[in-house]
Amino acid sequence: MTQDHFSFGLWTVGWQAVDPFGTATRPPMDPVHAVHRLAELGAWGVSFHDDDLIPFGSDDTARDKHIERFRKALAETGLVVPMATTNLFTHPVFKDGGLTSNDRSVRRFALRKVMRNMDLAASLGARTYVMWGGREGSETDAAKDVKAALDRYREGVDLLAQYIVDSGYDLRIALEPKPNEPRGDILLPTIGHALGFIAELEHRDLVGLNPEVGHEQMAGLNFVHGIGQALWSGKLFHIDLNGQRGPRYDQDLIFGHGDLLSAFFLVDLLENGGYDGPRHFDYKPLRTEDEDGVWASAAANMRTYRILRERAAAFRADPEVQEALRVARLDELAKPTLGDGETLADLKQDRTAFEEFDPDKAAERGAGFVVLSQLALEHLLGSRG
Ligand code: GLT
Ligand code: MN
Ligand code: MN
Repeated sequence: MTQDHFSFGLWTVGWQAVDPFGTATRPPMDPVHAVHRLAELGAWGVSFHDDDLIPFGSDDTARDKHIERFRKALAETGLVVPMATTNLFTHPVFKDGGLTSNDRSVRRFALRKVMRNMDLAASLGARTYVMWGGREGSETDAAKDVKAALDRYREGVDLLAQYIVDSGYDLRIALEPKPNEPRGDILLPTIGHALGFIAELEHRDLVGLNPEVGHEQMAGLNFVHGIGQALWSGKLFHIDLNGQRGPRYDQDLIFGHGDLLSAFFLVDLLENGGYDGPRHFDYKPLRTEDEDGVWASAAANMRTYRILRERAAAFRADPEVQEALRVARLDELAKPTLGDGETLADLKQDRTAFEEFDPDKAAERGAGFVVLSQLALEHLLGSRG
């Protein structure tokens, strides 16, 4: 049996639960300990920000030591590093962003910080480099010339992609959209904005997406549709799985502990839609929990994914579902609207398409979507075997 490609950020299980109103409820977690516990729980990979592994400001000797201990833990456990990323948001120097800060010296510092961690990411075998621009944005429209900021964003991402090419690294960049928090408004707020941005890049082939469930749902958007479009564009490089209850602050709940029906259809899409990348959980263990609760929540993410995968497979295999899919004309949607070799001139000649077509009659037909959607819900609930 091939192992599930479940991965976790060091910052997830290691979150000390500092929030805007309260201090930490859990002690710091040694990354080496996190690697061992994740491996015991059956995870496959671990991801990190530079600063999760090497505290900001460490000198070179200390840095090497942190990296060495981490490498040793990976070797001992067999955990892999599929993805790495840069912290361009915690230190106050990034209060107005990294790659799009109005302060040019901050932008130059940010580039160097990313390049240094790309070297480490490549040396640890990572294939994806995530860029979440949490501080790229503004609270007041007076403070940001969005066109200029996007010029700088494009310059930054293209330069970093060029660095990957020049260094011969087997890395691709995955941009992570988010509408707001910590900035009032963040640049590249949704999957759609990010896809539009990527199309403007010189290195557009090396750049894709790392969408997060909760981030699209914070904007009131349908995550399954967003992932569908990312897959359709060949841009689903990575994914952040978690839970969110509608438009409010970024909850980072356990996967499935938000919009469960959407999670079901998401797993169905990931399993059947041609995505073969990591199933990466980017969640925060509840602030109320001690370390036992942290590991219970890490296990819960993986267990929920597996259960949903089983339910989705049963849904697809059910003959009644297959019939309902036919009735709902899903097979017809997959057929091109014009016939093979048919031209617009041929369409114009086809009297059945227009002159003899009875729109009123066609409008009378029910779509059959209710039956289908109830079948999905019953499979999700496990009430159909
Ligand atoms: C941060 C953010 C996440 C991003 C991470 C990558 S860090 O916790 O909330 O959504 O994926 O920088
Ligand atoms: Mn994320
Ligand atoms: Mn989030």
